[in-house]
Amino acid sequence: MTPHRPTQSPYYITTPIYYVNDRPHIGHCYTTLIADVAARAQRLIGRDVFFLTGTDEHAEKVVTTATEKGHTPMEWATINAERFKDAFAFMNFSNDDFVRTTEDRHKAKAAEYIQRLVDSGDIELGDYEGWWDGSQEEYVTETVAKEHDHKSPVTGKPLEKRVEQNYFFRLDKHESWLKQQIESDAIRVLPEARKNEILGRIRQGLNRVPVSRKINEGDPDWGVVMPNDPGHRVYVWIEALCNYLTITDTEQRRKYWDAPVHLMAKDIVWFHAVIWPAMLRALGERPPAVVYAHAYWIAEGQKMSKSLGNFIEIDHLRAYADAFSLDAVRWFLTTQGPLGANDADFAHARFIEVYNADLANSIGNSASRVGNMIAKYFGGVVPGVCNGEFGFPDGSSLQTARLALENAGKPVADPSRTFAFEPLCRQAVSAAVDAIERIDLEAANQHALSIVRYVDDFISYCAPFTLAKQLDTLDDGAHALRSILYSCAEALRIASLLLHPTMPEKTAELWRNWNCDHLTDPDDADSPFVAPLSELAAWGGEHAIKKDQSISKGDVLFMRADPNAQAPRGETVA
Ligand code: ME8
Repeated sequence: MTPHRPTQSPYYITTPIYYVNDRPHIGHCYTTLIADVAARAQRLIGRDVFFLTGTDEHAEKVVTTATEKGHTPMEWATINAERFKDAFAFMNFSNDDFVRTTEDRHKAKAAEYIQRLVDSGDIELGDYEGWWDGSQEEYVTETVAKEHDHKSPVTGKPLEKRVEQNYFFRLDKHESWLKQQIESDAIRVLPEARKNEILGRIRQGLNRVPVSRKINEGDPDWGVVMPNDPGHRVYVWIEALCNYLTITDTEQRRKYWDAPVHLMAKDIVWFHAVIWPAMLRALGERPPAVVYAHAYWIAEGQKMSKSLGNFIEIDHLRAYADAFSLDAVRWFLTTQGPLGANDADFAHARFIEVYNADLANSIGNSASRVGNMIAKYFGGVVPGVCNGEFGFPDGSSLQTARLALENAGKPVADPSRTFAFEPLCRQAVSAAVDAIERIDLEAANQHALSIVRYVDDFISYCAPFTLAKQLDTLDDGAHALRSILYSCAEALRIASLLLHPTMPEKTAELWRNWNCDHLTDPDDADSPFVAPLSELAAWGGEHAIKKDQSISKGDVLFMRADPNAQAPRGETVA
């Protein structure tokens, strides 16, 4: 099979790079999962995707924790970077690269960018006095410090008064440009609530921001030294932001810098929506197209914190994956997560409710009902082609199904009802693509689910099992049954394409059972698909379910969960 060549513009999506002072938890997995689902969805649409994640290693707190644990900063950074990589492999993320900021490829380029900003006068030397939040590696403003009783607004730890001679980035020069870019959505700050918040803050006025720190005697050799002044080190935030560009600043990857999409949680939206675009402008680079800042996961109704010890750890997610499958975990996090402005709660009861409603009773149940009926009535072989003959609208088949119900003395729900699968699927695909562009992945999945629910509704309405008992007596009985089951299978194939970005393993399992290998190409490194979604999802098109295609029942994709069973728990090793 010839791999399809993406013709649409490249798509670059990033996650924050995570601190390596500690191991990963659900929050880190969540942002990276959203990026993964968006990346997979864009590959499915046909775009040439680059998806970057990684670790931010030069923070002071990495040095502090490493010392506490009896490691060098590099050893400790490596231990935790590996934990992030393991967690992301377990979550089945499809990132194209993983950056560690201690790598030369990042450090060298970051220093180069800083030098360029010094040369252009965008970075200058000056005095700085401020409140340092050591737990967050950032200065907070006088107003914020006062409001929080001189404690960190995030962790509650005491703030420290620091006076330093620093290098400063002239953020003030970009105030009106930033306002205009964000107001006009040239830089789209999403969700809307975050955009308003950022604009409100910009309107209060922008000051210069410190970008370096004096190196004192005895300081560990950790971080990037100011390229123009060996007595200063680049402030970790400024260096970290550069990762998005350092890793794509190569001949092969330059094309991805067309319209980057940065994902993160609301805690760090200021850096991404204000400081970073201004730095890029000063460097003569394009600003990001989208800065998407979701809200937080909380656990069983409570904010997650170190002091409460209630972080949802990776082992906890692993225990859920063991019990319900990894894709069920991905589904729950993607569809129930804090993608909008409100926090989301990871509660066991809710997990089971969603699992049973969406997966066991909808997707899993439909797939096995259709597979079972094709096995039972047609020996597991698709009984017709989709050339319109077997695809609805086919009023006569529906009429025959109603007749079978009447013959069996069963009620017909609504005798005037019609079903139109082709437009239903076409609209669901088109709405899902729009939702993917907005990174509204919950909506994209709901559009996929709407096809599955339509199939369920259709099966309940026309009761193929009743019809199947009357094939000898009804003239068009066999034709009607073929038509009905073909429509169900083809609709589920289209739904499964839309479900694939969130549930890559379960959809691949369905495609194996249903012999849909004509959809994918295992040899294409860029995309697993042989054609863009618009072609793959065409009802009855080149990639449709084919006549004589064998469909084996396979295992049930999602077994029903017992709501009263104990919640799985992971054993987290400190
Ligand atoms: O801020 N719910 O790293 P970090 C959802 N190194 N997402 C959460 C979360 C929660 N409860 N907790 C954390 C840093 N996250 C810097 C970033 S980027 C140039 C430098 C996720 O390890 C979310 O994406 O503190 C948040 O923005 C990120 O982890 C913070 O990760």
